[in-house]
Order: sequence, then structure tokens, then C-alpha cells
Amino acid sequence: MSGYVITYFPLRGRAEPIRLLLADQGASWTEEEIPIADWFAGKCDIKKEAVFGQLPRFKDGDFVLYQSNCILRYLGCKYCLAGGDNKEKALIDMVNDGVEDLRLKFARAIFYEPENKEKYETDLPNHLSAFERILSQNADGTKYTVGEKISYADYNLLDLLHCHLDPFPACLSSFPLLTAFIDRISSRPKLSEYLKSEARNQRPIIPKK
Ligand SMILES: N[C@@H](CCC(=O)N[C@@H](CS)C(=O)NCC(=O)O)C(=O)O
Repeated sequence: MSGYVITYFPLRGRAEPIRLLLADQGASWTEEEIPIADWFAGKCDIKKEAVFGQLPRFKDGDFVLYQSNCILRYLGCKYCLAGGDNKEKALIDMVNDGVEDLRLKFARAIFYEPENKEKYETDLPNHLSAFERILSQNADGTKYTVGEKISYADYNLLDLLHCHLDPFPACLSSFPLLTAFIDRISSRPKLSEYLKSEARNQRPIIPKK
């Protein structure tokens, strides 16, 4: 038993890339679900304990981390999914920062400012084309975003693409490399098992309003 605990709301949200990484690496973890209503009613002590007053929280035994991208990087280092040398590490970090930038725009348009959803959809190809290009520059798009080995940024990108396909099912139609990336990574045996699991599929991407 690994002793990993993910504390988060009953959502995919910012915990999902962490779950994808752990599932694909064959690691088990425990979920501690915080009801959203309790959190916002001030009933959760964990909000006061949280370093930045937010979730997800990740525990590796006694070691506690917040900030989803930091958790991904930590697990990336632990499972050797963070690049082989300093340049590869930096490139993986760069891709991951690009995923974060688009995740913030996505969350804003879909959750916080739904009136901007149409405009977001119009701009989306410009954002996605950056990731299509990144893939094309590594082994002609047949592998990962960086290098010869899957990285934590790949799990983060995979989740971001899954998130987009829900509200925008056709958004990848002109991006063959991103489409193939999703199919390739999602069909890795352990990940594919997780993606089909009830636990995963009962969690919405973001809260329903
Ligand atoms: N940069 C942080 C953002 C965390 C964040 O926005 N958490 C949200 C849920 S996705 C949250 O805790 N919201 C409740 C609150 O802010 O009180 C991360 O990546 O972990």
C-alpha cells in the first residue's frame, strides 16, 4: 500500500491528472472527498489547514503537498516521469505550464464566465494548435510531448483534452496528432482500466451549477 491520499471535492477537476499518473504507474491511493457545500459553509477544518486555503491536498505518508502542478512534479520526479536531463526537465515544465494556462482559460469560460463559452470555442483552435505543434516536433507526433518517455505533463495534457471533449466534442477534428495522442495514452492498459472505472466516471469534470 502506497499511503497516498488525495483530498479533493467529488470532481475530476485539478485532482484528475494526479489520478491519471498514479493509475498509469500502478499506484493505489485513497480518496478523501470533501462535500462542496460543507467546504463553502465553512464546515471543513482542512480549509484552515490548507497552505493556500484550497484543494487538492496530496499526502505521501506524512508528507503533505498542495498545488496540483507541484504534486504532479513531485510524482513525476518520484516515478522518473520528469525528464532525463535539465533540458528535458525544463521542456516538460514548459509544456505543463502551457497546459495550466489553457486549463485556467477553460475553467473561466466553462465555469466562471459561461457567457464567454462561444468566444472560447472560436479561439480554441489557436490554443490547441500549440500542442499539436509540440507533438509534431517530437518523433513526428508518434510518442509524447517531450522525449522518449511519458511525463507528468502528458497526463496533464491528456486530462485537459478529455475536459475539452465534453463541452466541445468536435474540438480535435482538425488535430490528428492530438487525437492520436489521446487514443495512444488512454489505451495504456492500467490507464485504460482506470478510465473505464466507476470511480472515475461518476465524478463530473467540474461542479454542475
Ligand atoms: N493553483 C491551485 C488552485 C487550486 C484551486 O483552485 N482549488 C479549487 C478547486 S479546483 C478550490 O479549492 N476551491 C475552493 C476555494 O477556493 O475555497 C492548484 O493547482 O492546486
